[in-house]
Amino acid sequence: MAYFTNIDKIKYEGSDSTNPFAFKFYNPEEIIGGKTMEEYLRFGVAYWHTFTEDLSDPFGVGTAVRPWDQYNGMDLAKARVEAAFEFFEKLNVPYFCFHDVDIAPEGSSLKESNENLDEITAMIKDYMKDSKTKLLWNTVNNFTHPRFVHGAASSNSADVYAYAAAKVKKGLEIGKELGAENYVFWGGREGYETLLNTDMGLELDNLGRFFNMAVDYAKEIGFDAQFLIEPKPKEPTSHQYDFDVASGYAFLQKYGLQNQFKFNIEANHATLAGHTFEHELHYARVNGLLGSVDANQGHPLLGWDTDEFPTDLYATTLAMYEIIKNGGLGRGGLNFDAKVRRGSFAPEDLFHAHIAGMDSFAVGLKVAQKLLDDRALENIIEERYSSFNEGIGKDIVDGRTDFHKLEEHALQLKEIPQQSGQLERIKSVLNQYLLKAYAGE
Ligand code: XUL
Ligand code: CO
Repeated sequence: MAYFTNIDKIKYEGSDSTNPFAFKFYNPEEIIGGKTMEEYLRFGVAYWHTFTEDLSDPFGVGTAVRPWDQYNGMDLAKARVEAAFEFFEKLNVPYFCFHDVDIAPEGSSLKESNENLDEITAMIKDYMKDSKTKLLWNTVNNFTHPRFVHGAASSNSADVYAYAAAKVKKGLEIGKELGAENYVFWGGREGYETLLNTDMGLELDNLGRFFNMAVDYAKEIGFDAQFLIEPKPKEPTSHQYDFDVASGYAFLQKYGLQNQFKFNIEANHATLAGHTFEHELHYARVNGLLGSVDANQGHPLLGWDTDEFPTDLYATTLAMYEIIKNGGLGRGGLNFDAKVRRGSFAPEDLFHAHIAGMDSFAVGLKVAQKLLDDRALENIIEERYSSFNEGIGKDIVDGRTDFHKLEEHALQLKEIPQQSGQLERIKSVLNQYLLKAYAGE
C-alpha cells in the first residue's frame, strides 16, 4: 500500500527551482572534494521523529496527521515499515535509524516484546532487500517506560539493570541481523535528579561494567558495528553522566573503553551543554573520536532540546568543515534527529523538513570544501601559531625545553609583540564564502 500518494520521487532541480518537492542544493551525484555528495553526507532518517512521533508537547496532545493513523498495535507497526520504505525511496536517502520501541510495540513481558521485535525486524529485513537504504544505527529506548524512572544501567535497582542489559542484548542482535553500521547509546535516564539520594561512584562503575559487557556480547555474536556514545548534559535528568564529549572521553578512558567507542554528536545537545555544535565536533575530531552526527538545531530562545530540522547555514558550514577535516564520517552519517514543529502536522511537511535539512548540509559541504581548498581559515591559524615553528617555540613542541631553559629565554626578552586575533575580519571572510556559494561562484 502507498501512503504518500501525491508525492513523487524528490529530484535535484537546482537553486532556481520553485518546486517545493525538489532539492535546490543537494545533488547526490555532484562531486565535492573527490566524493559524491551522497557519499559525503550519508543522510539518515530518524524513525522515531518521522514515523512514530505524534507531535505532542508538555502542554498539548499530538497534532500529527499521518496516513497510517487508522492502525493500532502490530498492524500500526507494519504500516509504519511500509510507509518508511516508501518515504526513504522517495527522498532517496541512504540510511535510517531507530530505537527498539519505535519499530514494534512493547508487549506485556520482555519475551513478548522480543517476539514483536522479531516479527518487525524480519519485515524490515525483507524490505531492505529491495531498497538501497541501509541501517546507519539502531539503539534501544531505556528511558520512556516507568521501570526506568531511576535510570537503566545507572539504576539503584539491580533488576532494572538486568532488564536494561537484556534490552541492549536484543538491540545488538537486531543490529547484527539488519547489518547496522553503528550501535548508539544515549543515556536518557543515566544521570541523577539529586545527589541527596545518589551513589554516583557506584552508578558510574555500573555504567562502565554495562558498556564493557555490551562490547563483549557484540564480539561474541560477531556484530562489528562502531559503538557510539551520544552525549547530552541534561533533559530528562537534571544531570546526565555523558554530559559532553570531554566528560564522555574521561569516562571511556577510566573504564578502558576508549578504543571501543566513538561519539554520536547532536547539535542541540552541544548547545544544551553550553557549547557550539562545532566545538563538540572539533573536540571529538582532534581526539580521533568523531563517529556520527545527529543533525538538528535548537531554538535560540528556548533552553531545551527542541530538535528542529537544521537550516542554519553557518552551523551546517562549520559542522561540515569539521567533518571534511575528519576525512568524512567513516561508518557514521548525518541522522536527522529532528522533528517537524507541532504546527507542521501534514504528511508533506515530513518531506519539506528533510529537503530543508539536506539542502542546508549540501550548502555547508560546498562552502566548507571551498574554505578548505583556499586554506582561507587554515592560513590564518597557521600564521597565528607560527612562533612554534622555530626557535624556542619549536623546542617546546619538540619537547626539548624545561623550566630552566624557558626562564632563561624569558629573562632576555625585552618586549613581547602582540598580534590581533582579527575575529571580525575572519567572520567577514566566512560571510564572503557563504554569499559566493549562494551566488553560484
Ligand atoms: C534524545 C536523543 C535520542 C538519541 C537516541 O535527546 O537525541 O533520540 O538520539 O536515543
Ligand atoms: Co539524538
